[in-house]
Amino acid sequence: MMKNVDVDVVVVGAGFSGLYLLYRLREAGFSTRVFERGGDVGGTWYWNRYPGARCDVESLQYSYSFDEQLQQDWHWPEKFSAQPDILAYANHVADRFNLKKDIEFNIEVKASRFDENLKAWKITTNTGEEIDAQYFIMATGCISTTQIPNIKGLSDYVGNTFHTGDWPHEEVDFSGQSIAVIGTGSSGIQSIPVLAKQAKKLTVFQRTPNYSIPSQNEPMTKKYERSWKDVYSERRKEMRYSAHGSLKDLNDVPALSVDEDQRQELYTKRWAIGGTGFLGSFNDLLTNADANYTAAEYVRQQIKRVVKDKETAEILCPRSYPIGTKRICIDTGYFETYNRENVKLVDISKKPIQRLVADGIIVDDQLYAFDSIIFATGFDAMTGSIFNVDIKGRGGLALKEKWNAGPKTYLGLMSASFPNLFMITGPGSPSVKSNMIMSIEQHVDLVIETLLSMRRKGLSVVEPELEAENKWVDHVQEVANKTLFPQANSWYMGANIPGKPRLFMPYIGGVGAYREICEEIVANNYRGFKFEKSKQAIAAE
Ligand code: N01
Repeated sequence: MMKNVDVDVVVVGAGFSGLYLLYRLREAGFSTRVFERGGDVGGTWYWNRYPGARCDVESLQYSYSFDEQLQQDWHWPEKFSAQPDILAYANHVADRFNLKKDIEFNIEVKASRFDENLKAWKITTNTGEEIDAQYFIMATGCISTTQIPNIKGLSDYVGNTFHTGDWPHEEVDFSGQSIAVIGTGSSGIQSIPVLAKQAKKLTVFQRTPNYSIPSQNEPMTKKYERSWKDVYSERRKEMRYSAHGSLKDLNDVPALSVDEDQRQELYTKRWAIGGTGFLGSFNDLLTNADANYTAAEYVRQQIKRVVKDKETAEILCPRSYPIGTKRICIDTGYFETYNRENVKLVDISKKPIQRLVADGIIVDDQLYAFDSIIFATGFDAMTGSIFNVDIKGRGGLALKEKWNAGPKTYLGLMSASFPNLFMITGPGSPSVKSNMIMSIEQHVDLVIETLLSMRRKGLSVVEPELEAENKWVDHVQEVANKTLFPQANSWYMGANIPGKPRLFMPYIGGVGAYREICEEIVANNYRGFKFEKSKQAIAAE
């Protein structure tokens, strides 16, 4: 440890990033304190306990790859695991590697300031403690800051309110209740079928319909599990250099290069397999509007086939943006739910919610009365959780001020004027456009490799060069602009938060391509980063 600081590293967050960071930092001999605002480990899977919550990446892939024995030992009960199983896994990892003893729960980091004399971070928590740390690492997740829209009369409503991303830890019993769900993103689409079975009456308020593909989830079979575990390390290698950090079967031909019958046949096959692989039906679905239309139209036909009431089916059909440009949803019986007697859909695309009153929700001057309202209204993604800490870099520059026109990072990992501050899967890295756990491992490994290299060379400060950062920021946009993604009002674009700058935040160039860029930068003496020597190293010269 450097003598002038209390600890080598402070980490914020004990989700999948924080846990792996702690494991690696400890192994590398860096003293570390981890602060977690929740009462236990798991991050997003600790908070998102809503009924129906599960991961839409296959569990054999959405899991750590750093320890062969761990991945061999752990058994996933289903192909796509439910939230309780993923949380149990996070706890298993924490216990297996004895991580909890170094995590301080129920503590929030409120502020951090880079001290130019100390060349280290001064970090303040909500308990009033101030800690000096050489390195400060934000492992706060990309989709962690819940968003309840500022609807008029919100505080007038006297019934129960819930947000899917901040769900109570005790079981909520909706039986006999009339309930509302506002929002039809992944969280709404996963919870609605389960809630409909519990509640007496469920009303869904939909502003924008979503494309959703059936997960075709099933219990894990021994055969399928073995097919992965027998070759796990080879599969993981492949995943690390793949487009999305997971193994999907991409049909590498353009959609319009085959005839209509062949296209339909393939979509039907992929629909039956289920999951996000549907978007891999052809290689140009996210870059060619005409190709995209064919896939979008297929989904619309499926919705009309499943939903019996014609008017409801029409309202559920997405038309205002290309398929895949808002995060594709994966469901279990979502569209079928609208055939239930106790489920009603209210289209608020043209006539938005006017206000909340004591009894419920008013739309088009009509009162809909509810015992409970569930907000499935999403998150201030990518930047929200970073801005929750008041971060000030060189010269007292606030990160929020530097990023007021959008996040500016080098590789989504660091930002100029904020030395020794790392962001795990920050904006400008593949992050949410990838299998998060694989991207987390890559970023954590990169940080550890950097800190070890600095320790060997007697360096104590690292910061990106502004020019390299600017080029990266431009590159991220340039790659996004070659796709259809900017056409949607998505949270990828910051469009769900009033006043948030509109630009595509994740890096869409591919997980493998991104990894190769990082490797090339490291091999070229950390091109685009600048370093300073520690006082001890200077004194020793
Ligand atoms: O949030 P969302 P989410 N009035 O932002 C609506 C991940 N995730 O929590 O589209 C009325 O997608 C809003 O309408 P619109 C995944 O990456 C993963 O569902 O803005 N409605 C939309 O329908 C996902 O993408 C899993 O017009 C309002 C909804 O609320 C991300 O988390 C599971 C409104 C918000 O949808 C976020 O998903 C769950 C208003 N004022 C989540 N404001 C997995 O399977 C917003 N809405 C791994």
